[in-house]
Amino acid sequence: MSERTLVLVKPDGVSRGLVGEVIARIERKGLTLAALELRTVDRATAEQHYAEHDGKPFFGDLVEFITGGPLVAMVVEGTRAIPAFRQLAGGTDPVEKATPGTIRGDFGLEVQFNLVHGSDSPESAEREIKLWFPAL
Ligand code: IDP
Repeated sequence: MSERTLVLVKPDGVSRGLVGEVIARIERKGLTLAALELRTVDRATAEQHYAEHDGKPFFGDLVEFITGGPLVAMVVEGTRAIPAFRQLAGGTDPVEKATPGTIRGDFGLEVQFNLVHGSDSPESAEREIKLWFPAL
């Protein structure tokens, strides 16, 4: 069954020139792009996107980081797209959790600067796609 997920190439991924690399991996996996846009987000959008982390010690830094430069937002579609992209991304900590062969495992070093975001459940995907691409 086809589903959709919200993927971000975060500002660190854009500044490091990894947008093409991330898109290539998504496409090689067999997933397709339903929407894609380069944009710089305001604080309100970033805070809504990461609302579940509000109150955690890293929340302020995370919002600063996400709003600090252009990012690429995408809606990615395909069979089991939500877990499939999470598999491509690798675990949150690029060294302790993400394994080589994943985006974070291959290119990341720090937890905050872990290059990509992917929705973690159908409920998150629906909420995040509405937030980032309300017209879809
Ligand atoms: P996920 O992106 O793998 O779903 P979440 O736990 O939802 O991970 O965390 C959201 C984002 O917040 C992470 O991708 C990372 O950028 C940042 N983050 C998570 N935990 C920490 C931390 O302990 N320190 C700094 N940043 C963190």
